[in-house]
Amino acid sequence: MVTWWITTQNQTNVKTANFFRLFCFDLVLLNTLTKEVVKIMKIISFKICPFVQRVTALLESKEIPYEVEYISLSNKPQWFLDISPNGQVPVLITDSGTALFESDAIVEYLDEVSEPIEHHVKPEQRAIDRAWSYMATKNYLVQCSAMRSADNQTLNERASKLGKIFQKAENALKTGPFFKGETLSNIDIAWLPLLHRANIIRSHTGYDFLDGFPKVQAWQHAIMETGLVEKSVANDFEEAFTGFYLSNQTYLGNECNCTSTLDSKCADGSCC
Ligand SMILES: N[C@@H](CCC(=O)N[C@@H](CS)C(=O)NCC(=O)O)C(=O)O
Repeated sequence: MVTWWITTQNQTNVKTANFFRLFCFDLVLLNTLTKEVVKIMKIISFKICPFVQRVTALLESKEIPYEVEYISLSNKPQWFLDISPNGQVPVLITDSGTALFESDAIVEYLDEVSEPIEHHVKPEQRAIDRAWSYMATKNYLVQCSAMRSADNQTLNERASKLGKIFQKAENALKTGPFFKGETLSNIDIAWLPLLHRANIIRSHTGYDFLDGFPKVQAWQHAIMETGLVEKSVANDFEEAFTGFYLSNQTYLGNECNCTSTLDSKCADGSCC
């Protein structure tokens, strides 16, 4: 009986030891795999930068996971200057650790390493789409400077420059809801920061960069409905954005041109 008990115990101990050995091995394996999986892309960002938002909107539309690290542009950290030849955001650090700069190059890289959001685009059409995208990105800073205008005349001059590209989009837009029709494309992603910012300015001040462009307004609405706008920025984006562009240093921050009766904030005067 005693011999049987000792034998059984030994067998149980061996089984238990084997079980723990396998368990520990699995844990090590899982840990290694998890470390591989959590190696995701990182975007070096400045909260209200439209070039960054174009990249994060693309990542969101492709459902690619990424991390964001914010930096101060008035006091750029040395590690950032070391990896960013132009000293600008966005920088994308790939999952293998390479730093990429210039938003156009980053967007093109993302399209090469992941599924495009629109399939079967022929090279000629892709070139046309890129040209429409560049039209938007070349005007991000025009919109930024318009929003920072200190007086009405400067705002009008800068807004009319922006109006020229909205007119081109107005002429090119067909039945919508998106630029090329039913499907979201890279063109929509490139214009998203311009349309998002115009929407915030309109809702806070009543001033509409898209006034007189009904098709662009409908397009803006469709893009706002996608949910990509909120996903592509920080939770406190609007606060940071209005703090900068609607401060008491800007015409838009000081003067409320409440023309829209649809805007409840403007209707009750609380935006002014
Ligand atoms: N051509 C660049 C423009 C990026 C850009 O202008 N980023 C601004 C913030 S929105 C920046 O980093 N400014 C800091 C600086 O120029 O020193 C791109 O497309 O990535």
